[in-house]
Amino acid sequence: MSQPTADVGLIGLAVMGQNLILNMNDHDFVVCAYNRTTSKVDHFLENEAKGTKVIGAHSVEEFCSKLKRPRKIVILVKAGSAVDNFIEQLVPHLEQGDIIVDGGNSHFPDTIRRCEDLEKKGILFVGSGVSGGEEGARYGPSLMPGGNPKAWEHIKPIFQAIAAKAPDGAPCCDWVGETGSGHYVKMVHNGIEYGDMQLICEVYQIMKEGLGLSEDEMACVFEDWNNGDLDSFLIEITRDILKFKDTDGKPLVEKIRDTAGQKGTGKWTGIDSLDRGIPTTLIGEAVYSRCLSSLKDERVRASKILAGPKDAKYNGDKKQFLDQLGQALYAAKIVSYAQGFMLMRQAAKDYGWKLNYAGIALMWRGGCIIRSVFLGKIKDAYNNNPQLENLLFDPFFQEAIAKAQDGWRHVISQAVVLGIPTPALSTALNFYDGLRHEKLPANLLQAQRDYFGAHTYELLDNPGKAVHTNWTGRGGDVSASTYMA
Ligand code: 2AM
Repeated sequence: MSQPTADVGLIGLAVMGQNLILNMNDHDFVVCAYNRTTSKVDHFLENEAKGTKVIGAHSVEEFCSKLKRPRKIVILVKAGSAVDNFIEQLVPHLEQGDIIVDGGNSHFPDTIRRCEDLEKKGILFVGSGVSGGEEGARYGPSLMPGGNPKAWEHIKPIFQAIAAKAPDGAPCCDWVGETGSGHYVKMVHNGIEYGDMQLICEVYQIMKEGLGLSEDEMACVFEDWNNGDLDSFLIEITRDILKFKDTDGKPLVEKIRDTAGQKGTGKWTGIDSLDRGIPTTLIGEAVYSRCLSSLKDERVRASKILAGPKDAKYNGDKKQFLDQLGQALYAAKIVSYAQGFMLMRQAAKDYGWKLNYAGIALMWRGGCIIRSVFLGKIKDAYNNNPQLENLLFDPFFQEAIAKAQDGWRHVISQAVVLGIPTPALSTALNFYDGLRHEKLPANLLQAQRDYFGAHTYELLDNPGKAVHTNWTGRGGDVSASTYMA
């Protein structure tokens, strides 16, 4: 048999897979392509990959035989059983130390399981978040690889070469951590993306309904914001969307049915945060907002019968209000990222991952949908203090919120008066105010629980000791651990 010639193999020739191959080829790696439907291999070699160094295979065995050792195999197929099927087909043709990277949208518990199963067989498994869509895959995605750490030195040159580059030239790809951490971080990234998008949508609704701005006027505001602290891909595309006219000269965005779709990664983040007991409230509200949007028919009926405030127009100084709106957006965004990093920190504790938070911010700095200047500040915060307990404790962000909070509070109070929904902007403020309260009313809550369920409480001056009170003077004073209320 001839000598293996490919530096890396890729399975799955949908657009993402094809583009990633072409990207690797641009960086002088020889790639071997394979796909379940093998006719797609030939089609790819004769069309998109014509004139490149890409080679193909028509069976898993042939594919494995063409890869240099240790083999580096990237799987980019539909998440779920297709990934397991391919792993099963590959393993008999692999040797100790060979590497399988799942670059699909796998749910992290699957990645943890696959990593552990394959480690027993001597195969190094990596689950890598890939963000940036088709364009990113072709010209520079954000890559978030995590799994068996022994794989990193082998895949690093390829991954960092093809990844997006931050403005300072640093690749938007670094080692995330152990087992399922790469896919976990990608999941949180998607949740944060939901939050960023929802925040922008809320300020759009305030500008439209509350201030009565036209789409072109709003585009100018987004343009301004994009030249400052809010500089980001999502603000930039929002500006362009608002400017975009349909063939009749009217803004296309206003003709789009207001029901949001979702593929589920935001929901995964929300569910995971509930499981872990971390209040990522902004992502939760972003998911619920999409749910509420899709109840269009019910909302149409509700709009005709449910009362709201009489006047829905803001009467104050519009220019000043727009500044405050920018402050509200910025402050809420800081809170959202703080919540996302709190969640990752808890998951790292739960799974024993050593996550590199500055590296994560850097990986999101370019290539992906949430890329922004702001992520550079988060990277700085974790570089300055890798043990940072909460992003909001970083001096830069402390001060940023301190400066923005008056505007933020004004915007939310006005939105409430005008009856304009601001679930994400408001939950961020509620979280912020909750976090900065040394004392919350959970003392009363504990008393209630003890009253009706004998669940016991602790005293401020004696934490750790369970106390039960016979609140009514009736019944016994046994606690819930001894009887079911
Ligand atoms: P196909 O071209 O043979 O359909 C995106 O759908 C990619 O995932 C495609 O490369 C597709 O292969 C692959 N894929 C989807 N379901 C699969 C399965 N059950 N087994 C193997 N590959 C699958």
